[in-house]
Amino acid sequence: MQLEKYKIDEINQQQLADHKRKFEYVAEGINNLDDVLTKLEAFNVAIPSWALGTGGTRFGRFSGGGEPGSLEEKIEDVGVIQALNKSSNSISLHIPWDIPSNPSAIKALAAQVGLRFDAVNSNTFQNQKDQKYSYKFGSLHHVDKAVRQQAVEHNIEVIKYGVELGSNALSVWLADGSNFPGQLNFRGAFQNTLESLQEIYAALPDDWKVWVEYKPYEPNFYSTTIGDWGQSYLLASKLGQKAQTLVDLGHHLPNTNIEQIVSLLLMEGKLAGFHFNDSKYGDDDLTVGSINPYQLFLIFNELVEGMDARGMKHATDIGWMIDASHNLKDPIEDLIQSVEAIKIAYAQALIVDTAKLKAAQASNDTVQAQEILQQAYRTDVRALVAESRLRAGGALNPLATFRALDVRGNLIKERGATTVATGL
Ligand code: RM4
Ligand code: MN
Ligand code: MN
Repeated sequence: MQLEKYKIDEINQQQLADHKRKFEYVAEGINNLDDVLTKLEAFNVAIPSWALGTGGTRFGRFSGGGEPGSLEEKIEDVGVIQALNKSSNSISLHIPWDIPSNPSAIKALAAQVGLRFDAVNSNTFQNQKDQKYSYKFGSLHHVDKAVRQQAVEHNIEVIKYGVELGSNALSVWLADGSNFPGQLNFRGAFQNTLESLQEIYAALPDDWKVWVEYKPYEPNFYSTTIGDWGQSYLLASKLGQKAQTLVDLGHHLPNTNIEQIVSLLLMEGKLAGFHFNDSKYGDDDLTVGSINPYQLFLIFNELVEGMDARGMKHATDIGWMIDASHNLKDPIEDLIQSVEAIKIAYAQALIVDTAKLKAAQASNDTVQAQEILQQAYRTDVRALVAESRLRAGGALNPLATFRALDVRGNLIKERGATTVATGL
């Protein structure tokens, strides 16, 4: 289904007076208002094709109604999100979970709802149908050259799909690692990974990047071959300019200072982008901002400061993407919440008084530095985000509008109701 703009406008109309009051109140205290609104309007976050259905856990999956059954339907769902929030103008595919059988038709369909294709993701963490060699003991790091070769070829095939879709980045996440001490020679595994990535790197078109994602554990629990940002950075450095590190917020051990990692990667020109999510314990893949919104703000604060220091364009010089899984919530509602949380954190970072913060840092005024950051964080910027969305032609309140228009109800009518989950 496609959302008609006049319906969104009608609902906006009902909320306009209330919005205006809130907007004027917050706008008054902001010096760089036009700049903030323009930047917010330009800022988009890619939606992963795998987040539009119910994820589930290894203990079971409880699917919801009206879930998309095909790539075409997933594109439709991202189109709905984009129509509402005007901040989700691209989709990221995981191959072979979503194989575009006719890439040019898929590209055209996406364009119809205002979407383009973001990074393409390879998958060598599962065996695929008719695959010759098993990934049980890893893929790009495997001790057997033939297995590595198969995984390299898969990645090159993913690049080819990406080229046809108009994407310009390959995102690589490996499940490679070991479960037991002694299982693996760490240097051997790293060298094999590097060599495999070099072959993939050689197949990248000129204007492409490869994003190397890290993760400290799971599905392997003793070691992962690209376990942290240092290991990813080492690979990216050895590979060359087209390789950078991808930061997935859930891929850190508890209490890791992610904002510091981000700051240094950015300084080195090695920050590829983000997989946004939130977590309490590990790779929980929860709604962005649902557990630790302050950390998200601190990350954006480093991003804005670091990108400005390098003269980078906020909206396009870094890859912004959500990587989430939905077990309980309506996936579309959750994604709307996630994008909103990202934009709120971004808006708060944009209103930090940078000059004052620098002065506080230079005079070791710790108290003042904290005050400055928290002044921005505790400002209710939601009306700024809403105003930028209104100017872009979206909904003042995407979530409320999604519900008011009963989008899910309509999708259930079109695609069918809940299927009975099988589980333990
Ligand atoms: C991994 C990692 C990857 C994602 C898979 C599905 O934990 O976050 O980015 O593609 O999950
Ligand atoms: Mn990820
Ligand atoms: Mn993950």
